[in-house]
Amino acid sequence: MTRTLTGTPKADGFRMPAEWERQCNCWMVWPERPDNWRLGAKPAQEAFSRVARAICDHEPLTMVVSGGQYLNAREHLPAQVREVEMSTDDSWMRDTGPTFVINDAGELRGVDWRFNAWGGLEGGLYFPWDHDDLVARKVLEMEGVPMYRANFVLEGGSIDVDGQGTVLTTEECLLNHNRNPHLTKAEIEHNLCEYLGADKVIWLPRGVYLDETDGHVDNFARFAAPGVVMLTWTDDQNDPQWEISNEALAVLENATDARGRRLEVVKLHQPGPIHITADEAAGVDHIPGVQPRVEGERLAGSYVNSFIGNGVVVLPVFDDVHDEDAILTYKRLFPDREIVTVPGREILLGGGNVHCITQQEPSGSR
Ligand code: KQY
Repeated sequence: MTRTLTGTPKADGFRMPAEWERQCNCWMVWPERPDNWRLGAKPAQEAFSRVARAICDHEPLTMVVSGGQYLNAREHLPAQVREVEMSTDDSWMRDTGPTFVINDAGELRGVDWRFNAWGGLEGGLYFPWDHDDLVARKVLEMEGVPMYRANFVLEGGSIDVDGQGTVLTTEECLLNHNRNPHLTKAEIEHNLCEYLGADKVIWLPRGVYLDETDGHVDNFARFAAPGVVMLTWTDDQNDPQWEISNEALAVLENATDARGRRLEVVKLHQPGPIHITADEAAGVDHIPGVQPRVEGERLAGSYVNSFIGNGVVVLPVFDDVHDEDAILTYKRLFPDREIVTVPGREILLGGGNVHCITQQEPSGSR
């Protein structure tokens, strides 16, 4: 059993590193549930394999897989990918996995947040979620990393950090009554700072239009470097995203980070808008209690939802007129990393993208 710590990372001198800091492993979960992934998850499995292949050329990767899918996943994945068997409810390692924290001596610890499937019985996306709530703990036990169990509902995709004391999040998600209704905004902010080892929270009002996570920030606005934030954008004033992105821009342009720097905002024009086709909707099983997939429904497509790894950024693209600009922007923001594009549509059909299905483990000692 891994050591369970009392106290908080901040009190113990730990902080969540930025994603661009050195990593020793990336974690993913193999998709399979047919009520979220169309056609028995076969197209999603190919899409997840593309992401895994792009990452494991640059750093170790562990794929969590159910017993039933173990051999099938092995067929799809390169030999250097480590497979571990674990029960899960779905495949969103960003949200169910631990948040790793490090101290100045390079020691590694992890935070196990409470998970309620993006809102529990009030707008959550599936029931039950008990296997998913154990994923972070199991990962930390496997890695021999001491654990803080936070009595606080949070998904990893609802926060982003610069590793230097600043947290980005959205009110739409973290102030939603379906996450931590007993806490005030000030108490939530305090918890974020304590468990992420941070000093300042920048609150954006909302996330991407119709994002089923209640506006996860990792699909909308993320640090690309200290003082630099990528923001999902649209030039179309008639698109509901326009007002959302503009209100976030106003917050970011008037904010300073934990070190007192003003922020440079880099706009990434959204793809699409992208909508579910009749064929795509028909391929998903309909089960009561699970978010249905309906023809014509708009999806929360975004280029911000990428994975930053050692020497690489894995960027979802959508066969869209804005793909090329997104690639060029990433090349400018990450000149020392290879920008590897992967098809993003199948992952988007499940409700997220590359960042949502990955979780970095920073390099550090146990
Ligand atoms: O972080 C995410 N984007 C997860 C979305 C969950 C979707 C479940 N259908």
